[in-house]
Amino acid sequence: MNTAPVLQAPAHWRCVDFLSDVHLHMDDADTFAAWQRYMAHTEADALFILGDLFEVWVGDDVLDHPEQGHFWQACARVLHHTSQRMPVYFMVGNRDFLVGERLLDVAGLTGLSDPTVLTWAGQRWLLSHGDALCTADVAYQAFRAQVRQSTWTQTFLAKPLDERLALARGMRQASEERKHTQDEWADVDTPTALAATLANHCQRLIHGHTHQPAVHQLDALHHRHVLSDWDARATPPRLQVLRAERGQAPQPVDTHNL
Ligand SMILES: [Mn+2]
Repeated sequence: MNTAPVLQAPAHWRCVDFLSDVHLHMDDADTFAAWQRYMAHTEADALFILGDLFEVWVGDDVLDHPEQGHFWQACARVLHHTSQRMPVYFMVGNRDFLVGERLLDVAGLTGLSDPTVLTWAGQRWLLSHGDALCTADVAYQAFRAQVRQSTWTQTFLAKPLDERLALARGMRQASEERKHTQDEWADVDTPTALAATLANHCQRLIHGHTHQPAVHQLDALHHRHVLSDWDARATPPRLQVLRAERGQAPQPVDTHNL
């Protein structure tokens, strides 16, 4: 893996939140409401969104969609409120990689490359969505390489909005069916994750995507922190961020206790 761009944290940051895989969708008002409440109340100095904030994003013009636009605009307003209080960094995931400049602008977000190195209080942390690290899923990696090419995205974004929404529904259905027929899911590949962490001189890797929140040892000195997905309707509800206090290891925090 090539070396990642570096984001230098300002000296005054004391507390930073990380979240991913909220999978915001208009059919899940409960998760939206819980996320909105968290976003209005967090007292972190910065927020890092590490991919798949949205269940699907087929282009920034969904903000104008006659039936769905109001929901995506509500999401943008929540982001905007928070980004007026603190910097909000936004990395795309595999479901919302088509988020573009328009959403970043209206929501006041700073886009991040995947991966990015955060340097803060003398530490270096590698931030990623995580899908690129699941190297055992060869078919997915080939798909990913194809759809991240600018020729593919330009062709896709040139299609009518309703056609793109229908294509996205079909792709989600196919992926759900694959989940039921496949016994094992590709997880993040440990040697790949360790190599990326070492190549960027980081102590910790923080990622989402796999929905298996944990902290793993990559080796004696390096750790991999996995973010939880969000689901307000699960029992118990999953509404978790990873919170780091200056100079300390990040810890999971249930946002309904905040
Ligand atoms: Mn993902």
